[in-house]
Amino acid sequence: NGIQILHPHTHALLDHLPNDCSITELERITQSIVKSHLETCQLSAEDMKRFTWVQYAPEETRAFQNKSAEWMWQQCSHHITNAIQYVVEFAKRIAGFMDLCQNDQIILLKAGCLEVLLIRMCRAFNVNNSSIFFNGKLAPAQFFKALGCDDLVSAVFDLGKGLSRLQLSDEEMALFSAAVLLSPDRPWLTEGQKVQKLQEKVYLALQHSLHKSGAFEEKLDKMVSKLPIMKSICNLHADKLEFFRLVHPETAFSFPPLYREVFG
Ligand code: MHQ
Repeated sequence: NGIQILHPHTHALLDHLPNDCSITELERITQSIVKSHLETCQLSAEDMKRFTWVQYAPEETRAFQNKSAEWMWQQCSHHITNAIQYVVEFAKRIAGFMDLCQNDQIILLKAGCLEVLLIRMCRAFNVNNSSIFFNGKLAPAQFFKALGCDDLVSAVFDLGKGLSRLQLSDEEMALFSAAVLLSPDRPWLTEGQKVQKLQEKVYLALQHSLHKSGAFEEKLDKMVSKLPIMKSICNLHADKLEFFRLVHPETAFSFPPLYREVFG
């Protein structure tokens, strides 16, 4: 089919192509996923320019560092929950996602929403001073010290650096996020085949988009190489939450219901 002629270096992920994927269909898929991404990405390009990326003053950072672990966990779980709501909205707008059975929709969202959040993070990440847009200003890694999760936070920041280096466009971020959400290897899926077909199309669309923009062939490989890092961050977050729950059960019980549902 036409795709293979256009893209001779077919990625290993795309070995078996669905044969109903014309260029026009890939471009239609791309357009709709980019639209969904832009409508649900929380921080628009405009916003980010307007915020002018003010950093927390050292005394503000110190004030946050001196908060209790409970308070800081509450803040972070609140922000993460808010961001997850946007990811859920993004998923619902991906063509085909709502046609999956509800069981599978929930499995895909639970397993993928933090990974999508981590991809989206590079929009909120400032490489120059290695800080992240948090609660209105740019925060360095030490800002989150009160959480007592230095290893988790530095893993998140390292990933932020790595992803920023890739200089992903919104189109690439959107398609990569959709592909990650539509991972057919999540445990307990009932319609894995259906999910796999959807994911193949999205990866094809991503590959097509990379070609069209003249990106290097390895860009897709570099993006895919971040997946194990994202997975290990998810596992680390789960471990930290489990430990926090043991030490502060009442605080953990007061986390937002969506946060508890996704990570509980
Ligand atoms: C999104 C917006 C967004 C929202 C929240 C919970 C814990 C123990 C550690 C941001 C994580 C601490 C998160 C809040 C910290 C690394 C978390 C707390 C993109 C992602 C982003 C910016 C999250 C990034 C990671 C943050 C800062 O659209």
